[in-house]
Amino acid sequence: MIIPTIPTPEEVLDKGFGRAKKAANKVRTSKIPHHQKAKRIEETRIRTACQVIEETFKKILEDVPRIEELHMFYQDYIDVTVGVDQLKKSLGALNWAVELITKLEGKYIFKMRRTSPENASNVRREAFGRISSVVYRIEDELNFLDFAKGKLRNMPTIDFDATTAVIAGFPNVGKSTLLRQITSAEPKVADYPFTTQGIQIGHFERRWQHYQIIDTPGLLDRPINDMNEIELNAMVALEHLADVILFIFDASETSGYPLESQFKLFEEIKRVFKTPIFCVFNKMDLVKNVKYLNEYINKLEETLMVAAAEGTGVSEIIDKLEEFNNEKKRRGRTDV
Ligand SMILES: Nc1nc2c(ncn2[C@@H]2O[C@H](COP(=O)(O)OP(=O)(O)OP(=O)(O)O)[C@@H](O)[C@H]2O)c(=O)[nH]1
Ligand SMILES: [Mg+2]
Repeated sequence: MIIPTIPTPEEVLDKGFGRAKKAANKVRTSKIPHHQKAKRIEETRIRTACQVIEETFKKILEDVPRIEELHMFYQDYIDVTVGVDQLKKSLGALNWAVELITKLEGKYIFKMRRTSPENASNVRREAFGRISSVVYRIEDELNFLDFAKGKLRNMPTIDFDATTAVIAGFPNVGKSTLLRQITSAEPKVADYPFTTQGIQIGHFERRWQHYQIIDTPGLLDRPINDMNEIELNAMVALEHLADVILFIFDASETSGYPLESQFKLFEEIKRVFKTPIFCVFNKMDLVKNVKYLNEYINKLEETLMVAAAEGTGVSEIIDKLEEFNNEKKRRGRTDV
């Protein structure tokens, strides 16, 4: 959860004014000179209302993590989903309201002390009117925060310590089958903007190292020219996560995409992502024309051959990921 529960202006004011009334009822007036009583009660109402409302907004501001301190993936995710600027602007408005209400608190308590007991309730009414208008001034921002809360509720939980592979390839080539074969449990499904089926994340562990495999149905499975700006941004967010891309070819072409178009998509992904790519040829069990297939395989430096449905070749992918991870660590050590 990124954003806590967001109240409406009415709820904020009801809480503030309601608590103010209760606090006023508790004011012990026995020792106060008679002519001061009304003023003391109304002062308590103003102070309590202001403080309760300030605290409500401050709590929200404290509970929302600082966006610029989040991992780049989440920053991009928030930007794609609700817009980082708009989110910051709304939080800024809450801050503005806190500052203004603090000022009003001081101003009206000062005014209360200098007014006559007969006028005390008028001063308090005026204060409440000003407080209400400040809270209503940020109604749009509160609405936006509530909308953002809903949108960000099911944000994917990413393990940033894991070595992460993101799966790409045309529809029906066996991406989900492979994800299930490589990772032990059923992959977790979380929201991801502009893929109706969400993002699927599977985990496995090898020699105390965590690995994370991510499938993004409907995103990395078609030509990049067909994508709108938001989908492109969703891809950029993925780039922050991926240590490596597993590009899955359907070697048998039974999914309906000729190897030529699959190769084009591969080249595009390679161009857009500055990430190492492993080429995985799937459905090898259905391949009839090996010579034809070799034309494509020969264009690539290194390939892995699998039949995901049967689990053949899957352990080689895992070995390759482990090797990649060891290499990454070695490089990490020499870089230090
Ligand atoms: N014969 C054979 N069939 C496979 C293999 N791998 C996957 N399939 C089948 O291919 C079909 C598509 O597999 P999925 O894993 O759903 O493919 P996908 O790439 O996730 O598809 P989308 O999510 O629609 O993009 C399913 O019917 C699988 O059983 C394989 O190695 N051999
Ligand atoms: Mg799938």
